[in-house]
Amino acid sequence: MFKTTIMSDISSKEAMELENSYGAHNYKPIPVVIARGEGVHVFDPEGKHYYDFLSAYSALNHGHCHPRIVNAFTEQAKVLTLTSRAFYNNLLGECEKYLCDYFGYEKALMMNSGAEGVETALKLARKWGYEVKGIKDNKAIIIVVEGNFHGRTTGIISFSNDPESRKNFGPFIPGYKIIPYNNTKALKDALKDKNVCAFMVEPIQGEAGVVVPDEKYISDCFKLCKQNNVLFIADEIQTGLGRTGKMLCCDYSAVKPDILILGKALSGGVMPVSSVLSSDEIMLTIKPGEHGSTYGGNPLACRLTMTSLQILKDEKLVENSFRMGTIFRKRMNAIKSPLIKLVRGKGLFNAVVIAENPKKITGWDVCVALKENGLLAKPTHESNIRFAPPLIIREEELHECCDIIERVFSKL
Ligand code: IF1
Repeated sequence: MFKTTIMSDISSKEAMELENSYGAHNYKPIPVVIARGEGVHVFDPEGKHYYDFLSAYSALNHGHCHPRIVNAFTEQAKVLTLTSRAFYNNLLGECEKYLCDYFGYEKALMMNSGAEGVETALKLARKWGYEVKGIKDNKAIIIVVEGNFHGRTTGIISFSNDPESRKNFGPFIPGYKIIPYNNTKALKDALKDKNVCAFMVEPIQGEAGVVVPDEKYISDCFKLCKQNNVLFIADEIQTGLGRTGKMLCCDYSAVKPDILILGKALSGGVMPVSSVLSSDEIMLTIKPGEHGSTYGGNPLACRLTMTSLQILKDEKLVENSFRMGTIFRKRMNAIKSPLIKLVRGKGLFNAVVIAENPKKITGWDVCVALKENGLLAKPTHESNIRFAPPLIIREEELHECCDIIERVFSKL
């Protein structure tokens, strides 16, 4: 059924030993080595098959090595990969227009990692706060929520409330206020401060464990921001591009963010590409020479961005995400296991929360058992298992994966 030729002949054991010996220990990976990917399938160096139910934290919405994406990459790589923004290039303007038409904005700013996209959005919001809203110099405040995850830079962890992300990385950047998530009254109170320039939120919190807020939370927050002349920033780096069963998670709330941040799957899982979309009024507060990056807006990134967005539409991946997600949650809710406390999510962005149990079985234990049964997933915090396969997954593959999950829970 699958080719099992692997490029290098290193074994799983050797690969793990090399990473442990020569790599920083900034992760604790599930003990599996991936050597090849194809769609929803991955293979270890020994040729063992697994279903990928993490999708590289939603960067692989199109699946591994999508032929059209690989083709766009290899074609463009032969022609032109990088020019820097010191000069124009023939694809950036086309890509910026494509993004603006696709999502209904006036301007796009291309960056690389998601964190860079977030930092760009924060700088735009502050600049707008001073130069348009008229906030006094250095007084701008940005409101964020508890449980947020927006990246790992020292600027971004300055407003994280996760001790693991912050411990011994200080001192931190001022100008942020953290309020409870899913609590519009908390936002209403925080907006009394006229120095607030923006509110930034994940419409569904990823790292916190796929935490879905109340139905009207996002729309209520948006309304409060508009009433107080405050920018609404949506970090859709993980929830965007079809992951939640809509093109953007904010579409469930009929909210069009003032600043939209995209990343991860934007490049089809090939390289880091992020983009910040906004209006002329906001985007043009940044003048030439005031922001940038070496690779931001490179031709390769632009080609991949347009290809990955086109595929989302051509292959109806958003609709598939919605339909498969409904089936997935139904199957998970049907599993009779004292280990499953609850199932939550939208589209193919789901988590199963493990209940307290006498055997002290953790999300990690479940994920190791899943790995042994041919399905790869990763726990977030102790007891949340995130299940997020590529959006291309077919119904029969989904049922096969649900069978694996059901079998593992019944065995545990
Ligand atoms: C890790 C999870 C963590 C993100 C949102 C911005 C970024 C991310 C909503 C930054 C990145 C990644 C980072 C990776 C694991 C994963 C992650 F939430 F997806 F599970 F960490 F919380 N906004 N999320 O989710 O984008 O700079 O990484 O391109 O750091 O461990 P990035």
